[in-house]
Amino acid sequence: MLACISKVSVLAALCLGVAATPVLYNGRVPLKYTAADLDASQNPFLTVVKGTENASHYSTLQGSKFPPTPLWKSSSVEQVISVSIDNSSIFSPGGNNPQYGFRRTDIIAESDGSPSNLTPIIEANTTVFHFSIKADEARPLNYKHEYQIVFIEPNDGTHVFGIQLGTPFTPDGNTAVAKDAHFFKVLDHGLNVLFKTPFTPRAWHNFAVQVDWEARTLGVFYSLGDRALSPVTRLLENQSQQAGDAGKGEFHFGVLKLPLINPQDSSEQQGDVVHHGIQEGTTEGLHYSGIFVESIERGVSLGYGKTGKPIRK
Ligand SMILES: *[C@@H]1O[C@H](CO)[C@@H](O)[C@H](O)[C@H]1NC(C)=O
Ligand SMILES: *[C@@H]1O[C@H](CO)[C@@H](O)[C@H](O)[C@H]1NC(C)=O
Ligand SMILES: *[C@@H]1O[C@H](CO)[C@@H](O)[C@H](O)[C@H]1NC(C)=O
Ligand SMILES: CC(=O)N[C@H]1CO[C@H](CO)[C@@H](O)[C@@H]1O
Repeated sequence: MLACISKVSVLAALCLGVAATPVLYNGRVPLKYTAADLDASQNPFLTVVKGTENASHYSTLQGSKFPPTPLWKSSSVEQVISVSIDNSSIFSPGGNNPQYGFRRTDIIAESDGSPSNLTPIIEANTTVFHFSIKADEARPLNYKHEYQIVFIEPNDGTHVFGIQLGTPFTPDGNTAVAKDAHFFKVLDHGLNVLFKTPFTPRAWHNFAVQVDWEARTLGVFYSLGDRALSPVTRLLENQSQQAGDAGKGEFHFGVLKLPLINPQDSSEQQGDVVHHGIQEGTTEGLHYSGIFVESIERGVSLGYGKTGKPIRK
């Protein structure tokens, strides 16, 4: 992975300095967005994937005192949204079959009250998914576990790309913490690690993932703190993603914590991570800001009003 990073840094970020590229979805939370809006799944967020409490129990809008990522401050006034899980964060899809293996709070991008209205807008031609993540030091993660924190999920339950933290779940009962557990890992559809970088505290980690929905390729941009984004991968094939609409899906961010294997469970139960396994029930969270999706029509937004070239072959 590191070789891949140094290879692209020479090509990095030729700033074109042209007008902003069209924003197709804006999830940078306006200051006027309230806890009641979250509870009611008002645009831009569908907040139903959570435990039994109201959405605003799990997600906190931070108002004007907590600075979001600085990258977009010239174009957008936004507030940080802090997403957490606790032991009540057991999602029951359709009100039944509770997911006892997971603890999760997912926020899903929507338009006009539904993610499916948004999919054809943000998942056509080539689009770029922007998001910034900061550690919630008061509510730390447990790196023995795997976390899936940002992903696009088609109906088949796979992920077009995903951001992972922690130790990947293994059904073999290995409980050692992975060496790179504290790294963000950007995964492709086939779960290959495209890019990784340490999740250091007290700084925003800014990501942008470029998805070509026709050619099924990915490219990753990243920056730490107040630096502008730059490309950190080449253009990469993502051919195991299904072609056409079957390969498109909802854009999620939040905290989804997988279980550890429970030695008391049968081997069948141990393979069913959604419904079985060990969870400590702790309260854990992440801060998010800078969430939006843009077209690449006039380049990729790098921050501070600058635009760079999309990642090409
Ligand atoms: C959720 O919010 C509604 C409306 O504000 C309130 O009536 C209800 O008591 C809340 N439920 C919980 C579990 O806090
Ligand atoms: C967490 O929730 C599960 C499922 O409802 C329950 O079995 C367990 O006792 C709870 N753990 C704690 C620490 O409260
Ligand atoms: C995709 O690109 C084509 C050709 O440039 C354009 O006509 C079309 O409007 C684009 N679709 C979206 C959803 O941006
Ligand atoms: C990085 C990369 O090329 N990832 C995968 C994308 O899809 C193809 C086909 O499924 C894989 O072979 C690649 O490894």
